[in-house]
Amino acid sequence: SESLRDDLLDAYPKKTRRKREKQVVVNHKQADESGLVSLPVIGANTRTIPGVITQRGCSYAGCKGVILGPTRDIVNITHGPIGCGFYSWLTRRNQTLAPTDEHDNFMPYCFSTDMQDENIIFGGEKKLAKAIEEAYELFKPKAIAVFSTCPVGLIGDDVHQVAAEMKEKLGINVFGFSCEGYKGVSQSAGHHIANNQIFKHVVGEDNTKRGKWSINLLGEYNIGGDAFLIEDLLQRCGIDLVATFSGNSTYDQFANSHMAQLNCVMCHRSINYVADMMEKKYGPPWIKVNFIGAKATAKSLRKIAEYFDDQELTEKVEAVISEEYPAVFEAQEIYKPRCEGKRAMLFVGGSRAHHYQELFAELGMKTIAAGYEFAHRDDYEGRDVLPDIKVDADSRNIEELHVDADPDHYRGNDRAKAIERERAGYKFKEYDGLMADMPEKALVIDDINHHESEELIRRMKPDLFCAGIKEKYAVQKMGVPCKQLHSYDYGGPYAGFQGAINFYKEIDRMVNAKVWSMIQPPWSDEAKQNAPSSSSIR
Ligand code: CFM
Ligand code: HCA
Repeated sequence: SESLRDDLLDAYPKKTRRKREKQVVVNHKQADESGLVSLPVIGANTRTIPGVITQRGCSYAGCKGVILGPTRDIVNITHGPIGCGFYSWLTRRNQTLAPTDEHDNFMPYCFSTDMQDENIIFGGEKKLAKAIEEAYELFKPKAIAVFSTCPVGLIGDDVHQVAAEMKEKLGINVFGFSCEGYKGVSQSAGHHIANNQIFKHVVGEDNTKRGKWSINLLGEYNIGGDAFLIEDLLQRCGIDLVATFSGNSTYDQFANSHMAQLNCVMCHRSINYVADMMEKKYGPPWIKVNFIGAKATAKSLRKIAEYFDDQELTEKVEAVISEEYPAVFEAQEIYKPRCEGKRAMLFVGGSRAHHYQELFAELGMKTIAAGYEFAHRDDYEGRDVLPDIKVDADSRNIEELHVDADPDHYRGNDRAKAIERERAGYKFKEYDGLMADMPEKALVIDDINHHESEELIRRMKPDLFCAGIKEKYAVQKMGVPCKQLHSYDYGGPYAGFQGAINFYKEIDRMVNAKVWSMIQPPWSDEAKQNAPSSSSIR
């Protein structure tokens, strides 16, 4: 892998190479005398080099598309040119299910101020105010959110001022997001901007008490229906799910979420700081969970039960796991022998490149290279590196909320319980990151680009490459199947036990399809020889 790494980097000019060197890392784990294993340092959360074809998206996508997109009853208005709104309109396959047709569900709509040249020159605030008013007249929503796109910041429209005026005028919650696409180095900045505003403007509005085993699920976005399967498992265990941030969620769930006793963080990258803020302000502790993979799902359910430390809950959780597992074993018996030993590469987002390694391992498949588009060092190296992460100017640009204990609503009993559980050996806030789980010498690449992916595929010919829509067809033209781990390629759900079975079937179908061995890229010698002559085409 060292020489492969050199080959990837050798194509670059000196300055570019110097930057990419930090982000292309061989997973060489070193143990000291006491057996403590240290991981290599990786460069992450820094600017993409202009000119390379990155997988990344923008802050607006992270804020509007990722975090707020899955909430069904907030009218989300994109203040900007129509393309931004259109692109973030359900392309992520975030699903929702309102209890009845009477309940609000604005997700099938795309709201935009459709900015024109005239608004860029003379300002768009009036048009925005009118759009908010029109949306209110038509839909009478509980809340309206306004999302800024790049031109809004460039011309200086004050979305927060307009939102405040409209809140006053309409008597509903109206709040804005300064999530201009360029606000950060990636989607990750947009997550932070979104979560800060939800925390400031919504969380804490409703102090209704919750049931005895109440949790929030943070960082699960119901892509392809994943959250539906998780909700079903939790419900069967008798766990009271107060809010999911933000798959299949509603405004009222966020408003009441601080009353949950435990926060369970699924996608660490997009939301871990919300768990910290809730703990500081209201008291509930947090744990990392993962519902991708049957084993991980069972482990996560058990970890939740272990926190509450109640025999009744433990029995319920064990009963659900026993109900689900026979079908999982049956499927593994069929699909594992067919997939065993195949090699996968995973380059996606900020958490799935890690979580999905669980599912591949259950199929006996190896992850030979992986990386995130925009995760931070802690998502690679584990949370222990948090104190060592340098805060650069780009990160400083993103607001860090200062949070204190709420004088009226901080729950000392949740805190006391957490302390008691910790004394009994229970671990909170624990996340070791992607590298710890990857094989020795595997390549770990942050913010991979087109050149590097192409070179990796050429050299290593994986059996499967996992990425997104921009990568999919370029990869497949090289004769390697590409599974979209963002949208699931119209498939899913893949979470929980049922989801794992769906995934096994799908991956078997992809890695064992004969068609891939028949594809010759048009530039290969074999393809040139077999090419039909121009006369035969006619
Ligand atoms: Fe978290 Fe996500 Fe992901 Fe993400 Fe995303 Fe996504 Fe993703 Mo696409 S919140 S980091 S910003 S798990 S949209 S649901 S699939 S890149 S790995
Ligand atoms: C985003 C959303 C995205 C894009 C996926 C892709 C998603 O980052 O704006 O590149 O295929 O999951 O829909 O990550």
